[in-house]
Amino acid sequence: MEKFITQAILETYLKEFLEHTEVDVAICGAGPSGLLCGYYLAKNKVKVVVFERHLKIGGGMPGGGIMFNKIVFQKEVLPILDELGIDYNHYKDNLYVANSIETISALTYKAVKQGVKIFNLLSVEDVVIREKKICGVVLNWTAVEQAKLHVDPLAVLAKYVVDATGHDCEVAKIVEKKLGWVSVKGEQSMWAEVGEDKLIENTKEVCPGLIVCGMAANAFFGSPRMGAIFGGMFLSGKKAAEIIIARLAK
Ligand code: 48H
Repeated sequence: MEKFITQAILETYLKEFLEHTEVDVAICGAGPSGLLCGYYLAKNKVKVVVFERHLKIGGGMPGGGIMFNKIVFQKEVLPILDELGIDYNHYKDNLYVANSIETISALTYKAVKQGVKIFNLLSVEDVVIREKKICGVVLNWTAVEQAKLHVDPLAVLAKYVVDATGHDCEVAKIVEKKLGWVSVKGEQSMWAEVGEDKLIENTKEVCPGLIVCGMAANAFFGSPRMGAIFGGMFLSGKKAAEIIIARLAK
């Protein structure tokens, strides 16, 4: 039996990975913005894969605010929460509160069922380029990254790459450092209303083939952080998907 357990895992994992060595969209990071982006892309029949550095999925959601596992949303986002089956309570004014664990579970479940393929424990360490376009990601095991081993990476080709790596805006920083195609300003200190508004405006294609979304978008354009409110992250992920769907339709 043991050898069949081994074979089952290796064969099914490798089959899935092989089927995703060339995709429409590669999303870097499985936080709220990356997962939302993946969900709406897959819902529109786009072939999408998410690569997540960590063992867990959800980015900054599980910790809520300073480890109190609640997150806050604005009224505009309630239709998305309803679509995903996430419960919430009205707190005051425009603000609603949800359990972060339920939010991650429902979002991940819906994304996966919609067809998003998520590979955890893989870090994006570089991009693939052709002429002046980003057209894929370069990957290595997180364990290799953490152990600082000299092990060469593998690459996955994609028509579009989404930087949903959060505060560190890692993919755009790689493009800035290695290619000089973009300039990353770095996020500003907290101002929730402005940060949330700017997040949507900042969600865009920043050089051919690379879209920034979520906290990475505010870090890219030098806009403020907003604390443990997640409406902007959800709307940013959705907007990134809409941008890509429009581009792919051309
Ligand atoms: C693979 C990577 C890599 C890499 C990072 O931080 P996240 O939750 O990002 P967002 O933008 O979807 O959500 C931001 C939100 O969680 C947050 O931090 C808020 C609202 N902060 C406000 C404030 O004021 O502090 O998720 C990013 C994910 C993480 O899971 C990382 O592990 C992953 O991306 N990641 N995955 N390759 N190179 N870099």
